[in-house]
Amino acid sequence: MTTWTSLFLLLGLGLLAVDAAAPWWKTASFYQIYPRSFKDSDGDGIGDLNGVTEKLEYLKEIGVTATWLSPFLKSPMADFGYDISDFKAVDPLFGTMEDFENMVSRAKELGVKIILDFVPNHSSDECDWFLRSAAGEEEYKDYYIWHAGFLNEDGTRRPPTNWVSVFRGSAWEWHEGRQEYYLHQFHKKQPDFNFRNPVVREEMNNVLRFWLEKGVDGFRVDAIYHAFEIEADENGNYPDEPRNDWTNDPDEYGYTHKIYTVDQPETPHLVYEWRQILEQFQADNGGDERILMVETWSPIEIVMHYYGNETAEGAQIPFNFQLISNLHYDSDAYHYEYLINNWLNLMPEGKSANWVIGNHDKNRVGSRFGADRVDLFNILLLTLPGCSITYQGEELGMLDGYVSWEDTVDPQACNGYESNYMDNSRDPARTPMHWSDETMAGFTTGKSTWLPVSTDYRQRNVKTERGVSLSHLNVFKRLQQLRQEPSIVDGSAEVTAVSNYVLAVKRHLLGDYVYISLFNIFDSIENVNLSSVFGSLPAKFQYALVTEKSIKKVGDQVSAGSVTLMPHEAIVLRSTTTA
Ligand SMILES: *[C@@H]1O[C@H](CO)[C@@H](O)[C@H](O)[C@H]1NC(C)=O
Ligand SMILES: *[C@@H]1O[C@H](CO)[C@@H](O)[C@H](O)[C@H]1NC(C)=O
Ligand SMILES: CC(=O)N[C@H]1CO[C@H](CO)[C@@H](O)[C@@H]1O
Ligand SMILES: [Ca+2]
Ligand SMILES: [Ca+2]
Repeated sequence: MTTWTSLFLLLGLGLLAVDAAAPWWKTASFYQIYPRSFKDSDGDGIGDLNGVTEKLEYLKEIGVTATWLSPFLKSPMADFGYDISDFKAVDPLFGTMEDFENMVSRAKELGVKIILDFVPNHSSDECDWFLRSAAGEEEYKDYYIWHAGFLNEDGTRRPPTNWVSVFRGSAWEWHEGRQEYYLHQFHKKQPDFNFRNPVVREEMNNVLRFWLEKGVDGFRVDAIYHAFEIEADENGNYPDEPRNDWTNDPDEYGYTHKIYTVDQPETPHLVYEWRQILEQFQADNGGDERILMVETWSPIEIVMHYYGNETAEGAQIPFNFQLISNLHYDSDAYHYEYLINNWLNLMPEGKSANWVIGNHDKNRVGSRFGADRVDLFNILLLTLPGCSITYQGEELGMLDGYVSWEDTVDPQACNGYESNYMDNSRDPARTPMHWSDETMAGFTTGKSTWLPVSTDYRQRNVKTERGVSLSHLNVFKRLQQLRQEPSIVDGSAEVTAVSNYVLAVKRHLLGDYVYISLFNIFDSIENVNLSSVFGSLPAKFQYALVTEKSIKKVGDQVSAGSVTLMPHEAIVLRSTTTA
């Protein structure tokens, strides 16, 4: 029998799902772990890898396919691990390489994929490469971006350009040893790599290969849009960026218009190069597809380039920050509709969408949009087509923790002033995970924690929420069950605002049930006629998912002509018949 004949036979017998070959990540549910705050295994008040291993079963419990972990590599921690001094070593704060290997093997047993955070934009200034570069060693001389700067008429020195660091101040730091400036788009302890140097690129490729060998399933690439700066001119000089007129403070990041320091045309090609490393590794070693998740806060048209071009594959998942960046408390349903459809429409043919609403750099969803919209956002993320990406604790509806100025550790806040530190601090979204209603929320057995445990942990924690039938946690778990339904895995998606107040998402795979998620964004009671919103709907639906706001129960029937929603209520309906 030829392969084709047997394939048709299998199809005929209904043994082969149509998309049996769909890669695992296409509709995966991702979960971001911030290791410092997830679980502390040794009582020092800082989360660690053994803590993650201990809680991998929890990820299984809540239906997570894969987790990406914020950095735990060797670092002086000037920026909490985003300043890496050894790309191939675990920082002792988080454990050992053996702990990492245990975590990966336990994750494999459970079927949870592990994605490593890869921070390519810079290293620590304590990285061996930087030390050698600063010493002018021939091989490492051009690993970083160096320039002598200029002399003013009065003999003082000034940096090569007016570029500003994200963390305030000039992006150039004078190095006494080398007698040159080096570029740092972030902290001065985070010198930028010179990605125009092929040797640097190969070093980075080797970092990827190293971790692939260790069994990771892919990489989340940090802030890729800062990878390249404009190329130096024939004299080795760089141009100033044009001024923005809304600030006169040359130390403020917004002082210049970023045309030479972010989103240079070469950057997506770096990602294409990495994708080839992953493909090659898979070809050589087998196993499931390894993936790239790419973080870039660029305009949407530029983000789309990271999916690939006509000839080269790029990242499977360029993070979709449309919702996180553009939605605010007062956004109406048309705004949601626009942002969602805009991504779906601009996405290249055959690619998969992804949805993000929270992460370690943003305030908690419940603090940005209101505690009673937590379920609404979880339902939205998990019933839209493609991947969902959930930040730890959002499944519990955790809110921002209060962190006093004295307790604040985020450099982005500490580099500023006490008067407005809360506007810049990312600490409130990073307070320890709430595991139980016991002391320290079950996060640590120690007496103190690196950031304070939020005071509301007795209401919002894993243990308590397990026991409450319509808790955020149980709504989240129910959503994961619904994500197994063919219409939600593979079905078409129609996203439409019914009014200013109500958003509707219809998912349907021909021959299967129709699913409709409804979101009442504001605080009025709303009635919706689904038949006037979507063409040719079945007449009868039943509640497939309700929340604590609902006056209906799962399984209750409702006519498509009249569905009532309570303030801020979100629900999922399923047709009573297939269509
Ligand atoms: C796509 O990217 C590859 C790899 O960087 C490049 O060689 C090729 O020229 C690009 N193709 C198009 C059509 O831009
Ligand atoms: C809902 O809309 C449909 C189509 O416009 C209409 O036929 C039906 O009468 C409406 N139902 C109610 C209860 O208003
Ligand atoms: C582009 C980028 O730099 N991404 C990360 C690298 O730099 C800063 C500082 O480490 C991080 O905060 C970014 O997320
Ligand atoms: Ca610890
Ligand atoms: Ca750079």
